[in-house]
Amino acid sequence: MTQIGHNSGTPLPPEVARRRTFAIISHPDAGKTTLTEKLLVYGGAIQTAGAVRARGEQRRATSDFLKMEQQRGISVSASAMTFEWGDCWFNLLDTPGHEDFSEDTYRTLTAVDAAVMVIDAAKGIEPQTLKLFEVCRMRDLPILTFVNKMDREARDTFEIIDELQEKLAIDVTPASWPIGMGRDFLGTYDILHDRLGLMDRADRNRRGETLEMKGLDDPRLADHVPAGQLAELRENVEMARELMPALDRQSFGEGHMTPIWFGSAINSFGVAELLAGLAEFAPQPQPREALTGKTGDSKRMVEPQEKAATGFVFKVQANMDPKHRDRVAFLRLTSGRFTRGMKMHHVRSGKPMAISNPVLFLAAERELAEEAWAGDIIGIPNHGQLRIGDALTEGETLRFSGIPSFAPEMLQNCRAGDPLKAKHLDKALTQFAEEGAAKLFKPTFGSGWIVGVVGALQFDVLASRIETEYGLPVRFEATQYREARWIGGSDKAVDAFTDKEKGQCALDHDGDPVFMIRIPWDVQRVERDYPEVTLSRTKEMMV
Ligand SMILES: Nc1nc2c(ncn2[C@@H]2O[C@H](COP(=O)(O)OP(=O)(O)OP(=O)(O)O)[C@@H](O)[C@H]2O)c(=O)[nH]1
Ligand SMILES: [Mg+2]
Repeated sequence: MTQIGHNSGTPLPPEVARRRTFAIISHPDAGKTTLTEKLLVYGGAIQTAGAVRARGEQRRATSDFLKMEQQRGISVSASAMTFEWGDCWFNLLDTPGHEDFSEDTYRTLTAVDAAVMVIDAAKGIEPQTLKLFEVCRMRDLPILTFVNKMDREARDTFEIIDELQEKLAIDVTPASWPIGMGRDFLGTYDILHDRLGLMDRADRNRRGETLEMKGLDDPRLADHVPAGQLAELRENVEMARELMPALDRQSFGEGHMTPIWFGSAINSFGVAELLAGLAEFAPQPQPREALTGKTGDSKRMVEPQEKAATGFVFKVQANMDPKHRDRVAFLRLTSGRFTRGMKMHHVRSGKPMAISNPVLFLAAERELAEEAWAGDIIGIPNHGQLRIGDALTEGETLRFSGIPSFAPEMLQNCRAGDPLKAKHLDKALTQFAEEGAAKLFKPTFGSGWIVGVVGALQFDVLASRIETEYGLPVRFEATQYREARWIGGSDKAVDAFTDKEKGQCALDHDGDPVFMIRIPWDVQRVERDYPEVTLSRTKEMMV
């Protein structure tokens, strides 16, 4: 296997070299979850693909496990899945497309080495695709593009590619070329390997036929493709080869070029080609920058081939599986080999932590992970010790930076439908705050909580989850506050400030002081009257 990316020095152990860890991103509804489901079928992780909107006894999509996801047919939370295919071991993260959940998606992108960008063939680049692409670019993530829904009326192929090149300022190189579209969509021609792929319309779960060809002049093509479509295919591919750059691994590895595949996820078509593309081109586990030492003022690259295991938590999810009722921290292993039962050093608390029941997310089942390697995503059930941004090592003091936490843009009061259950509500809300699903503020005066989120749909998710997971109906109500900012400065200055401004101060769920803003003028007033404190929109989610 060829190596791309920035690994330096010693070669990777074979187990690490065969890891591929990627996220699937796009605007809502482009087909990420459907594609995930089909990838799992190919990987043998599940037998039949579930439907995103399942009726009756139909199987549901594996990665949409929350009740609200299943009811509305949208993903609201990123989920991880592991499977093997060919020589490779894949860790896949399905992300939500809706912008209200983008904080979760952005954090997920810190844990992967590549992204698959799904484009709806009829819609092209949509706003959320563009935003997510920008995040990938900031992190120099290599991107593979999958143009989905070719079984529907699609845009012209050249037009789609032009739009990608223009709007994303990225070179596009066709890995496959579609033959027809909509009702006339026959399949694709694999430009990289000279193969003809034919879609099976009779059975959505069956993989179509793939035939080896001796190039586009192979006379056998005419046995499968009608003359008109064949002439068009030849002409188009010739033109594409002339106009578009050939695949350049280095440029792809640096995020400047994206290979593009065409298919129809729901018809299981083009999925195998994409998977082969991931195996062939997606990078092996990449190094991560970390801050070291007690003060964190020096930096070093943590390389995947280092002997000692290290990793960071990029997501926490409570009550994932009603059968388990626990909290799972998603850990990306950044180096070394991890084995079950290992005692790790929890950097934030400075305490040892025995990881006795780590899990691999093998489709619908959780399985105990006996071992895991750099690149893997494992789940660590815990009782709240592990938070987003936490680092685990074999003793070294280090932390991984760049895990974002967004300032909430909407604030509401949260009340239990039954006032006697207020204690339970405390517990539920704290839990979700620690998951990163919401920000939580306890005002100095008055009772109750103020909940902050980035997007309005997050309130719906919270209400639905508090009800399903805690049996507690809740109400969200308007507050007088519009924003919350974290208060910075010397301890003395912060204490003096919070004392004077009690009426507008609160503590977040970590106990850090925040200033609650009622009108924009509040900020100017604080800046004028309290030059020794700062008001900040973000809080780093690291130890
Ligand atoms: N015609 C057609 N429909 C598809 C195809 N792939 C997915 N769909 C449908 O498109 C809809 C959205 O699919 P999802 O897989 O839920 O999309 P998603 O990107 O995961 O959506 P979010 O997670 O909410 O952002 C569903 O109704 C799918 O059945 C395809 O290849 N062809
Ligand atoms: Mg989805």
